[in-house]
Amino acid sequence: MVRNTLPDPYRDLEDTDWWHPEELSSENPVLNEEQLSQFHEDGFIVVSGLWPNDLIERASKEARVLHPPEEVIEEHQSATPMPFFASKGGTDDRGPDAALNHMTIHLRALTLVAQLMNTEEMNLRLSQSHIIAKYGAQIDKPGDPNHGHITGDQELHVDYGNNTLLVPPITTSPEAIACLCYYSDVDECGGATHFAKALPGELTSYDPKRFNPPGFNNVNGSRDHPNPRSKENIERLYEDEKPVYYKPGTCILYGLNAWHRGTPAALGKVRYTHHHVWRHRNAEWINWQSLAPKMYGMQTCYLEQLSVLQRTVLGFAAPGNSYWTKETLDAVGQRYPGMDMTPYR
Ligand SMILES: O=C(O)CCC(=O)C(=O)O
Ligand SMILES: [Fe+2]
Repeated sequence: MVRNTLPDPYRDLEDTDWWHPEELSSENPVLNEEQLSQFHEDGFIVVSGLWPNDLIERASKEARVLHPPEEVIEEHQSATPMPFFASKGGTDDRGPDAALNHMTIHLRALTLVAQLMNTEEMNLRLSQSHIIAKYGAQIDKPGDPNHGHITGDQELHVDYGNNTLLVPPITTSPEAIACLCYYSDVDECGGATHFAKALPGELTSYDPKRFNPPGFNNVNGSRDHPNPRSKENIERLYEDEKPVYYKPGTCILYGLNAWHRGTPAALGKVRYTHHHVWRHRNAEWINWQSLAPKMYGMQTCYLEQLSVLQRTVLGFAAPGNSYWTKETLDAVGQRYPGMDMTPYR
């Protein structure tokens, strides 16, 4: 793909330039062996039919009540975490019945996520349920190089920076699964998320030389150690990324180490999405509601200088936790180059 933040960016795309969803069977919405190994190799899979159509229809309408287009246009982007409509109260309270509140704990979603995590549904815990309404606003600065472009183009990233202070282990039993579900139509609202497949073996065998931290500038490095992100890998990913061809109910299930980015919504349109993360009950350090997203932009020297006790209180796995392996010791040591990792050995 070529980055394009001007109106009508998909004009010249062909069918093969998109990721198309795999349609799940409505009687048995699970993945087959081939789809599961594809997920473990690539880091993501695009599906449709995970939630029943009538639930998606109701949830899509509710998202527009929660974030009316006129308000989103004013603010450019607005977002609400679960529970939805819970604070309205009174006879008019739709909280308990709201489809948006039922998406998150829907059994079909839990079954598929448990399948991807290679565990039982009973081991799942919710970390994130978040609605985002994104508006395609045109930059109006005559003379500026961005004049006429649309806002909302993200850099390629992985989501673990926002979800954990640690690094996801390389395993076929991931400790968390994210899911981005669309409540809009790409042909009307644009803003397809771009995803790039991992290199063969990248997500199934650990190689210390391939470490690629979530941040994309030195702000996320430590004072003494600039971010060791691999330039070649980033260039390769920008070449390989493709947009997701979505309709309401299309969703991308992805690991926290899958490379992707958001792109501008179509000019003058509001795009609605529902973002989830479910984690394994043992992975208590995955917590989108807690400190990880807030500490993401902080210099790594803060955590590097703390004691083991202090870090544990903030959400690090404690010494002796089964999280710590040769691989995670190495990866976390690379995320925090100034940290003494010996207590975790
Ligand atoms: O909204 C999207 O399409 C993707 C957003 C995203 O990747 C993020 O905010 O981390
Ligand atoms: Fe993301």
